[in-house]
Amino acid sequence: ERLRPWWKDAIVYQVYPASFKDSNGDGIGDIPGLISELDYLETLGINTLWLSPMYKSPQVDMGYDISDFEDIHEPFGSLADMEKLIDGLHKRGIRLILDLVINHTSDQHHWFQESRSSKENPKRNWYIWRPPRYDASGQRQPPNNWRAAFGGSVWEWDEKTQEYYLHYFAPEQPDLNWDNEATRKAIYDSAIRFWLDKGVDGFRVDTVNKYSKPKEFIDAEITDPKNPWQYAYPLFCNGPRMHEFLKEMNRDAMAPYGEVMTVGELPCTPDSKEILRYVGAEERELNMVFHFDMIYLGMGTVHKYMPEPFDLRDVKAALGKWQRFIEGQDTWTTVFAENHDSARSVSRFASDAPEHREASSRLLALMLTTLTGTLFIYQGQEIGMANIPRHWPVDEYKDLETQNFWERMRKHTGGDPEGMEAAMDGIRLLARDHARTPLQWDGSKNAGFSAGRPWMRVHDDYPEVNIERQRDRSNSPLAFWTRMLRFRKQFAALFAHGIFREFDHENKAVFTYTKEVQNHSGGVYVHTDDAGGDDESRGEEVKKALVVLNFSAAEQHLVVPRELRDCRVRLVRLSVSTVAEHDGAAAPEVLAPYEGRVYFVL
Ligand code: TEU
Ligand code: CA
Repeated sequence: ERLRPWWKDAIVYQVYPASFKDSNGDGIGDIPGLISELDYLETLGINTLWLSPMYKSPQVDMGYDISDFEDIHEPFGSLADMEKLIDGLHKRGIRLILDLVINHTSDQHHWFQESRSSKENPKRNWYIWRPPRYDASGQRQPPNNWRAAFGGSVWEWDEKTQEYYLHYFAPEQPDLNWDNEATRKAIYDSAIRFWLDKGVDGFRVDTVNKYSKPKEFIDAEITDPKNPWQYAYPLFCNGPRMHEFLKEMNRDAMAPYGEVMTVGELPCTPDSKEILRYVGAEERELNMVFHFDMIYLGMGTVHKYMPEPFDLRDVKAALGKWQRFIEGQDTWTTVFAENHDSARSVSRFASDAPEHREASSRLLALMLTTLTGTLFIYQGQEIGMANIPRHWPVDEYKDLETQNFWERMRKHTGGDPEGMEAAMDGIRLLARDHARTPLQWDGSKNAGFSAGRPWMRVHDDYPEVNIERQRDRSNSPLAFWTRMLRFRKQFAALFAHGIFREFDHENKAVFTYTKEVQNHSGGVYVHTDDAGGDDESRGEEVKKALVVLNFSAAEQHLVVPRELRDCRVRLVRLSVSTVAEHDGAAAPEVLAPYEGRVYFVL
């Protein structure tokens, strides 16, 4: 069959540079620290690294505010360190994708400094400037009523040139004007080609559907005037020239370099047909996108941090939608449960209670490693790191999105204790900060992350939850993830590329699905001993597997789908190396709390 592009079998580990490993004791993670741990990543079994922004930046939004695409944030290291990292990864057969943040720059980028210097500056239209409106009482008003992701208006007043500039995110992140061809060309040269020339293998493309702005910035209908957060900016995704721009970016800046991987961060687009316009192979825009249906579960519709209830059926529906999205299409999909913008998955989708945290982490690992698509793991997920403890005060949360929300709640509630406790509960469940506490290496001071005072407090549970304590414990989250990544690669036709079918959808505790090899490809060969067997026989050909996951703290009956009742199912006990066989219809087994299992269907 057609040679499969490498990125369909990528297992991507996301590193958040500030929190991965500090090599020089300044409390900030850095690239030399990352380089010192490449063996750890290789042993885990990942084959691609996604490095969150390490570029020169004032760090207003942790590096998603870039002031020089072609240089490195000094505390993270130097361009020479980056070249050492690229070389160190490639020597290990690991590819590198960088974060491509090109919807906006930092206000400290020299492009913006020039643009704001005068209305006549040649770079004036590299950003989006508009004159004020005036209301009936002659008061100056922003060009429209949209609100920014981190609060306030999307328009920031510039006294010097008496105009507003647009920023979908923080005022320190002015949006670039993609309608201007010279700007696009400069972006392609500086943010893309500069790094592809250094041997980088692809990009995670930040806010990939926001670059094309509307012709007119008309007011959005704010249906709930009392709601100071009713976002309007997210309404503006997928603008009129989006596909034109991405086709041009791919054709001019990436295609000349061969198989460059692109994964787009594509929020606010629930419609699969709209997504296909971005990732259909013949579109030549992006290889794949992150779908946020699962990550958005529990986030408020009023404000992201005002949590709303959901249950396992919502999780199953969200995952199932993007498993089946690729059927009959020449396209691809992604599998992930964590990133630097999301709270920890054991806390959000299973249980971080001490008695359940490790089982929950293994359960999520078994789910993610048996789903089809390119798999992404976020630093710390492999050891089951959990959300920040409830008792931490709000000032331990460093993210501007959290702090801005807290301040707006204080204004909105007048500081009312109940209102503020509700805000704190939302932050405790959903804040982006949960993903940003330092990675826990061992039980020594600061969890071995830094010899100095870490930029962000280390989670209190680091003496119990750390890489050192899990390396050699066969049933630890880390050992299980390592085994599951090997298992996924060994049986890729089933787990990384197979056809997904869900059963028993209404069950609020158990997630049951099968995976089947695509009809054009043969089955996988299974030895009686799932660990890959040592007998020289090819083993038995298997075309289908059954996965059952108990997402509850109670025992649940294992219900083998009727379709499989007359099959022989062979339980693959991934925690130990023996394999027990029994008839599918044999005595119903009981799944322990947060226990997951995978069966080969013979
Ligand atoms: O995220 C954009 C994004 O959709 C989320 O950050 C969301 O908009 C935000 O949390 C408000 O709800 C990307 C990066 O992943 C994020 O870290 C940056 O803060 C953001 O873009 C701006 O670059
Ligand atoms: Ca450092």
